Order: sequence, then C-alpha cells, then structure tokens
Amino acid sequence: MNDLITTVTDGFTSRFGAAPAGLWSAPGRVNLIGEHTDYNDGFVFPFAINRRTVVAFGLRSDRLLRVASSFAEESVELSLDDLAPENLAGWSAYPLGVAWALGQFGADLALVPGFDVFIDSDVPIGAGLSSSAAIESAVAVALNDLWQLGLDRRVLARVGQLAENRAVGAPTGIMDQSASLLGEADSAVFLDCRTLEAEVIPLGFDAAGLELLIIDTRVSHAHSTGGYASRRASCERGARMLGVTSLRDLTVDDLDRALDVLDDETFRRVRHVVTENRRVQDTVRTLREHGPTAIGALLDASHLSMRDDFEISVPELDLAVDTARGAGAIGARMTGGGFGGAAIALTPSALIAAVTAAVTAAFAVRGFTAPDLFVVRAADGAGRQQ
Ligand code: GAF
Repeated sequence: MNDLITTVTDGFTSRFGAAPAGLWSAPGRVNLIGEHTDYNDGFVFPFAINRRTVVAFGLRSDRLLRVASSFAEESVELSLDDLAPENLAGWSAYPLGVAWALGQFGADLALVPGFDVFIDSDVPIGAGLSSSAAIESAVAVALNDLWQLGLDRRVLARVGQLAENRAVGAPTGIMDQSASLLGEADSAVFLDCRTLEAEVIPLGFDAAGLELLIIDTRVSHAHSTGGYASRRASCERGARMLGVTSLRDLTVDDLDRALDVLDDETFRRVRHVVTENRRVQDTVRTLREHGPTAIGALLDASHLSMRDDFEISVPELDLAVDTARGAGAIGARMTGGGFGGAAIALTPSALIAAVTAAVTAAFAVRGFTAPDLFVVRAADGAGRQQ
C-alpha cells in the first residue's frame, strides 16, 4: 500500500507538475458466494480485499479532465462539456464514466471544476477480483469529497454500476461496487441487491485457522462481451415466462412449475439463480451458527451449479477447484462472472503451501498456463487515504 501511495503521488507530480490535493483508495473484491444473483435482485456475500486502487486528484480552475495512470503511456484529456458515454473508450472510460454518472445522480456538471487524476492499482486485471469496481469506487469517493456532493455509499455504488453499464458497456450488477464501498476488515458484506440493505458479518477465518486462497487461472475474461450478457438475458427471459419481476421472486419450491414452463437451458439458468440465492442465505446462517469451517459444502455446491446449470466455468477453473479440494481445501468454487478469472479455495493455513503446489502441478500436467495463487484478507472499503 505504501508503495502505491508513493507511485501515485510521484506519478501525479511528474505528469501534472504540482502536488495532488489528496489521495483516495478503494479495494478489489472477492465474492465468497452468490454469483449472477445481483442483477436478479438476489443476495450476494462478497468481501473487499487487501488489494487496492489508489487515485491522486487535483482540482483545476477550468473545465478540463485529465486522466493518467501507471498502466497506460498516454494520458487522456476531455472537457466536462464533452463528457458523455459515447465519447469515452478504453481504460479511461472507468474514471471518466464515474464523473459522467455522478451527473446522473445529482452533481451539476455545469458548475463543478475540472480535475487531474493519476491512478495506480495492485488489483490484478482480468482475474475476477473487480479491478474495475476498485477504480470506479476510488474515483467516486474522491469526487464525492472534492465536488462536495454528499452522496451516500449506496448511491456511489449505483454511480459506479451506471458508469460500467453505460460508459464501459458491461451489463453488470451492483455487487462489486457495493463490496468495494461497504467492505470492512475481516468481514463480508451480506447484500440484498433488491433493497441494497447490507449487513457486515465477521468471517472468523483467523480464529478457525483458515485462509482464502485465490487461484487466478490467467484465463482472461471481459463482461462487455458475449457470455455474461447472454446469461443475463436468459434470466430475464425465465422471469418473464414465469410471470415474476425478477428471479428473486422464486424459491426452490417454484422449480417444479418452472420445469413445466421453461425449455431445458432456461430452466437450468433459473435453477442456478434460485438455488444460489438459497445457498447465500444458508452460508450466512451457517457462518453465524457454526463458523467458517462449516460452509465448505455450500461453496462446492455453488461451483457445481455454475459448471452444470449456468455453464460459466472453464476447464482451468474446474481443475483448480477439484485439485484444491483434493489437496485439503474445505470448499472451493469459481468466483466472479465466469468464463475465466479466478477460483477461491477456503483452506486451512497449514495446507496453503500443499494446495498451491498441487494446483500448480496439475496445471502443468494439463499444459495450462501457470496459475497465480495468493491469499487475500478481508479489508476496509473505499476511503480517503491522505
Ligand atoms: C461480475 C459483475 F460485475 C457482477 O455484477 C456480478 O454479476 C458477477 O459478475 C457475477 O456474480 O463481477
């Protein structure tokens, strides 16, 4: 974290020729359970992780927005007068999309001053840990302060989601930004995506001697293309055919009727969402009553549902999950939107090295690209850094 603060401060000063007015940061997230349930008005249980995006901002006296980062040679410049989704592209669509989206949630973009921003991050890109929500949330909290907007964090989550939907073009839900904005150390966020009511629940991993291992398959994915949008469309079709506003309105008791009404593929998409909502609630209850060692079977069941019913896994994710379980993880599943990215393995601390070695060896035997394995901890959400 200190390294990032230094790079961002130095990067800002050398690109823009003055010291920044302030630094803000926001974490990536990992989803413990509750996949593709957010845009179905359902339940999710993610946590903010100890990998962050840091942004350094300075206000300008004109209407110019200048965006620079450690990961792109070129800086991007745009006037506030031209700020519209159709004028945004590439990585700068994330920060500039947030500035635009704030205008849709009450900021008067005719009156606010321009800004310079420099961005750096240690959230891996394309690994399913929401590097995108980390940028959006860091920029959202920074501009909320600098433009004195007084928006609350649930609204800022909506701002980030709108930026991603309209400026980036990915039809994603509200989970990632909510985790990045509402997360707290050693806890996960139990979020009802219909009401946006959130409860922060201690994970108790340390006391149980457990750690959450990320297995980044390095199969990269993008939610602005193909599979994610088609899964979302299937869910909406299923809800329409069953006469409900969203799949959140169904329980497992409705699945017999769904079987009669839906074609096989739509039925399986619906069954994933309905059973996943149930698994999220069961996970939260089990965690509270019996601690984290008791949630492994729910993680495993979630993976099978995504592999077989929602069909968003890939061979690398299945191998990661199976091998981690075989080497001693107490539960494992792919996490995030799917079609690549990362799996998680809830693992006793003493077995982290063994699981890491087993997964690395299994990938080599299958001829897959070497995976990246690392432990994450639940961290605090977005905020001012200095
Ligand atoms: C991605 C999306 F951004 C989230 O909104 C969510 O739908 C997730 O995939 C799947 O659970 O991270």
